[in-house]
Amino acid sequence: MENQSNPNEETKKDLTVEQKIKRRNFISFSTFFVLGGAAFGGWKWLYHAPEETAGITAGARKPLRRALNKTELFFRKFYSNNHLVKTYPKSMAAKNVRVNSDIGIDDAGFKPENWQLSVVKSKNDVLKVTMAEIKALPKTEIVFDFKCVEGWDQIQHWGGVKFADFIKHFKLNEQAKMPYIGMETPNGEYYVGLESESALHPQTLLAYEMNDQPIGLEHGAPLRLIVPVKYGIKNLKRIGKISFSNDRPRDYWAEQGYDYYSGL
Ligand SMILES: Nc1nc2c(c(=O)[nH]1)N[C@H]1C(S)=C(S)[C@@H](COP(=O)(O)O)O[C@H]1N2
Ligand SMILES: [Mo]
Repeated sequence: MENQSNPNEETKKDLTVEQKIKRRNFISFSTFFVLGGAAFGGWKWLYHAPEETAGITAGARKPLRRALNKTELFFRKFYSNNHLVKTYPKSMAAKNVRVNSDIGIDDAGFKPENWQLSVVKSKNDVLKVTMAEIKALPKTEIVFDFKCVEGWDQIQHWGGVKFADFIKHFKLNEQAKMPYIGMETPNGEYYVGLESESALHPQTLLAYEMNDQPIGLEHGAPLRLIVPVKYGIKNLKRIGKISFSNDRPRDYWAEQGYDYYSGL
């Protein structure tokens, strides 16, 4: 036994102290990422797993839910709002941008030139904003991978005003401290609810351009939401009204059973 040399031990001995430290750091870092990845994967699976509604495990559902909500809060911080979504060069943006659905934007009589955005500041105080006022604000562009829950994605190029800049300019900071923001089409037929932190994320835009051109009616003219930290369902086309609240605003697809958070 004593004479048998372990080939691994041999190579380790040949390393300098500095190399050994580097090696150890590399191993602990890799372990951290592998375990972290597994934990996140497990969380995603659990989060999307169907709920138990009957049978012997039904009673265990509540405490599990409570634990998941804590976990959700943790991952929200680390995986959605504190990271930037990957961006691409303009040359990679799709020229034929997919049109997905038109709930709330199919009324024939809609005139984009008469449109105004309503911002509900408080019960009896509604701010009206014109397209000219929005276009006068600094323009931000983004090229990112737009993802629909139905399973398609496409690299798209959008331009508009950062929602955070819009809030600052119109002095809506107090309102935006509320945890939720609701947005809906002018006819109220499609509506989304967002955590304010997702709306205020540095890549969230009130968009009026696509591929350097004014966006078409089918993509939500004159103004639509681009919120890259969320799936397509939250990217409201043709915004008519914005409001702020302490409770989750109504959300079209959440009412149909989709995940309310719908984060990426
Ligand atoms: N008003 C409105 N906004 C909407 C929708 C809709 O049906 N109506 N569909 C959503 C969904 S599911 C997706 S994937 C995107 C599609 O945007 P696009 O048609 O510009 O690709 O818009 C979102 N915003
Ligand atoms: Mo979608």
